[in-house]
Amino acid sequence: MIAGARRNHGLVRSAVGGTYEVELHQGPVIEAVLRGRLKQQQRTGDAVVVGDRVEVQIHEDGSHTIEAVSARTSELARVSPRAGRHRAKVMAANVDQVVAVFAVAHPVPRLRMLDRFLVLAEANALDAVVVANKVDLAGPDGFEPFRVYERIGYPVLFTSAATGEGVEALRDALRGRVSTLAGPSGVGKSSLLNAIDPELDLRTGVVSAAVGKGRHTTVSARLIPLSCGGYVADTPGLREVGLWGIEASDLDLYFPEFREHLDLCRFGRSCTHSHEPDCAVREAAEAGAVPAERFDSYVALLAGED
Ligand SMILES: Nc1nc2c(ncn2[C@@H]2O[C@H](COP(=O)(O)OP(=O)(O)OP(=O)(O)O)[C@@H](O)[C@H]2O)c(=O)[nH]1
Ligand SMILES: [Mg+2]
Ligand SMILES: [Zn+2]
Repeated sequence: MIAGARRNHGLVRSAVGGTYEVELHQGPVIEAVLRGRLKQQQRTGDAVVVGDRVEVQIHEDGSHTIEAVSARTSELARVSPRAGRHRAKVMAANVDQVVAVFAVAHPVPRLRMLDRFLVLAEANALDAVVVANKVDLAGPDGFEPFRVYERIGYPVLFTSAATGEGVEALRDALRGRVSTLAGPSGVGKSSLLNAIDPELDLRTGVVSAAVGKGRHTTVSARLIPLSCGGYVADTPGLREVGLWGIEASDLDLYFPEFREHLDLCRFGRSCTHSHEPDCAVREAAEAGAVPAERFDSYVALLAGED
């Protein structure tokens, strides 16, 4: 072999305290640090993040350095807890889709939170999949709240980690893609991942400790490889954080079922659809063309309510 270094491409699987776990192309997972210009740029924390495709230099002493980062196809961002509301912090790169997991029962689905996740997906131009888990516990009306999402065009998977129902469909939805799982505690996210991929052996049923709302905890993500191909991004903080720097005036754009009505409001794009006369979106909600629940959710999010 020629003296000096070799190069390879890789995928950043985790980033903690300046050390990066990189899965080398057709190779092992190694630890690397940043070099040169990248190190300077990393002050903001955004130069290299989980999900980045990077070029790695393999040194003779066995160490590795990240030398370059490929252009991202997408960024999952949130408002930086440090920098206040004006800077978005990139949590993960090249994520394909947001998989929003809720339970039909135990706990009762919090659809306002689901709407938040869907807004996040729309704002980041990511695909979204809705999972309604614990169908084995569903009462006669348990499926109903989720039908709204089917109606407005989101794929909805009805699953049970307990019986295995719908698990195959979920595996198909995750296969070969980088997905972010989002959802409240106890809905069965870990149980579903274990059902899809028993080798993961994730802990379940442990009620997550409420870690002081992430004030001093570093917000870092991790990519978990799935044996069916693809990765699940485990992004702490996704549950609690608000609407990542989304302008109130853009919020309506992220409700896809509003779109065809937006140009028809009397005040056009300056209509906030909350109090204005001749608002086409509100009229659509009253007429049932837009689901009333979603309209209410929009108004609540606009007002900054949880
Ligand atoms: N009946 C029923 N119980 C389920 C199902 N999926 C998960 N559970 C149970 O629900 C509880 C919570 O499941 P977890 O997989 O730990 O939930 P989680 O979403 O990962 O929760 P956090 O890690 O706290 O965010 C456990 O007791 C599971 O056994 C299901 O489909 N049906
Ligand atoms: Mg879990
Ligand atoms: Zn309007």
